[in-house]
Amino acid sequence: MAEIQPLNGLGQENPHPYTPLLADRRPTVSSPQRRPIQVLASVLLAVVGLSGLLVICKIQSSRQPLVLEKKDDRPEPLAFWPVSRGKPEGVSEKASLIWPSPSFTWTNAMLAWQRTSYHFQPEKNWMNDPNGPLFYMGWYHLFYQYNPDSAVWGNITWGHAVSKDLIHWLYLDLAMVPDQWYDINGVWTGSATLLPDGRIVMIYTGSTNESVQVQNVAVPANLSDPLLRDWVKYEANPVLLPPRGILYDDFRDPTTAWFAKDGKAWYLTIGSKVNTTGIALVYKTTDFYNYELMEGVLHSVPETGMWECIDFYPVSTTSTVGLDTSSNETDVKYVLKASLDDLKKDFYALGSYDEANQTWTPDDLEMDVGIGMRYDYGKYYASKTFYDQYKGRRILWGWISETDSEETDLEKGWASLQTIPRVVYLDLKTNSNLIQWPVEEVKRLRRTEFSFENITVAAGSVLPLNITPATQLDINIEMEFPYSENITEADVTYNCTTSGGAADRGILGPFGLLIFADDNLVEQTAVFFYVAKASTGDFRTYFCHDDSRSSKATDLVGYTYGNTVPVLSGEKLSIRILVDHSIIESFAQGGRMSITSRVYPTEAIYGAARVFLFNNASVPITTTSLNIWQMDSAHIHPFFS
Ligand code: DQQ
Repeated sequence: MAEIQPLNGLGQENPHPYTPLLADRRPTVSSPQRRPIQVLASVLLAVVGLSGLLVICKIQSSRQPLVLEKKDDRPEPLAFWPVSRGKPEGVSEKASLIWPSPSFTWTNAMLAWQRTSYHFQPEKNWMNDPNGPLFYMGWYHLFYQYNPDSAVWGNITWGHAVSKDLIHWLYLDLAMVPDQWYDINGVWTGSATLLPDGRIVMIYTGSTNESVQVQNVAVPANLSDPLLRDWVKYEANPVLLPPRGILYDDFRDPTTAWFAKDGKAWYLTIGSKVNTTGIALVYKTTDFYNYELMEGVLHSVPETGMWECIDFYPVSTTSTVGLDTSSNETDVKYVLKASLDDLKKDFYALGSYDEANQTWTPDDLEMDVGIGMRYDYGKYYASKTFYDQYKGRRILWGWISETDSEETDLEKGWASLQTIPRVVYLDLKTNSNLIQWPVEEVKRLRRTEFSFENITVAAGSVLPLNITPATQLDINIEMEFPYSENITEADVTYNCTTSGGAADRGILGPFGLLIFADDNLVEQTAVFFYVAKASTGDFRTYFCHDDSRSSKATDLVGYTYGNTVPVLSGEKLSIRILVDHSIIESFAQGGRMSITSRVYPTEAIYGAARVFLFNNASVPITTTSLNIWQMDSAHIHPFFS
């Protein structure tokens, strides 16, 4: 029997040519991949090198200043790492944390490949948060934070695009530009409220001529235009200034308003903080021009810092249909989501809403906002939902930023994507988490299907799947849970981020898929499970992405992301993966958990990108179904009237 080596193809020639698995053909059981001792030595060296690098990155991360409260108070940038332009403005750090920043020569072909084919992105330049999504007169509208002048954050305006199906999009003219004293430093994030009489109110944050964060109102100029092309800012803006006790730049991102049960007023919430406590302020209004600050806060969590882009909505506890934000249903839980400025991560929690006291209470204090569940454990931020009254569902958008350097973004001329819109509802099996699932419309892009059945992946092996091209895919895989009665305890201290990623050799993991892998496995992005078993017999299943070997480029930093995902008794392990050039969006266990990666391979691109199954556990893993569709490109282009 061949000795099993860790799956880590860093910098090696592939010593074992393989026979790719053909679709619709039942494969034979694979034999473990054998690698020579010298290869193992170089692998170990590479692992040591990588770990060193990781340690450096971690040291630098821990030295990162937590909150940059005001431009004036900003600490001097530390000499050993570059600060990108957007960070002090609340936008994710994108530059490499390695210093001196290594350079890499990106070719035009490499950069061109990174542009996605069925995710929403503007024609060019910078985009961040999704804003004011809504469905109106047959059209889905997406507004977004946009810099019309450059591929880095700044001069923030509202871009605008419309779609009939959430997949194909038409770019429209800018909806709002920073042209008033109250938003001259940026037309920042906001939300739409559809009134029962058919009117639409957009409330957004403006950064004033003195960089004070205020709230403003805008309405469509012409409600009979289904494309809502022109927007009029209210003449008496701003409608809200930061209240007493709140810093001038800690007051932003109003939510969609919800109607009071007595039908007499609207409420909305706005993110803020007091010292290091993140808070959700509540305002009451009857006309959207005059507001009353409610006593207390909707909710607060100490040590979570500034809450940006709050979202607040009901989910049914009896059905997976979506609910209007103003729903009067009684069998509901309320979702409170905050985007944590300090961490640049979106956290949510489930709880109950007390309208009389304008408070929200989490079901589980240990899973409160900012300390419990996240929408997505990868690159993902500033999300927002809306109720799609046309199809009776709630849809979630999220901003996916870059993980390359700002210099490279300028070179390629664009930065950031939106996720595939996801339907969101309560997981009626667990009752304790949400389900997120790509909208059904995305299936319309499926083309050639490849089906593989009952593949057994031997311990310590990789199996190529014969799919070319493999740059636009929808992958659905189900695997048997690796119970292994002979194993009494396995890796109880496992952690996606701090353990060895996909190159680890464990007992019940890691195993899964390698995306954007070249033939020699030098470049690969792993999407995998890792199962831990306590001596009590309890299992804990981790779902992770390992980006650390996604590219040979030297000006990137790759991480391993992930967390535990609930797997109920009798369930198989399942993953759906949407692959679209530089983005990989994964959904484990039917959408109980998701992870998004941005990766920039240099060789595993175009026709050289391959997909492999891998298994670095010490037990074989069997797939029960594996279907992969090559995906068509969406039509995303300017609207010509
Ligand atoms: N982005 C907007 C802010 C928001 C931040 C500015 C979150 O309104 O707080 O572009 O990414």
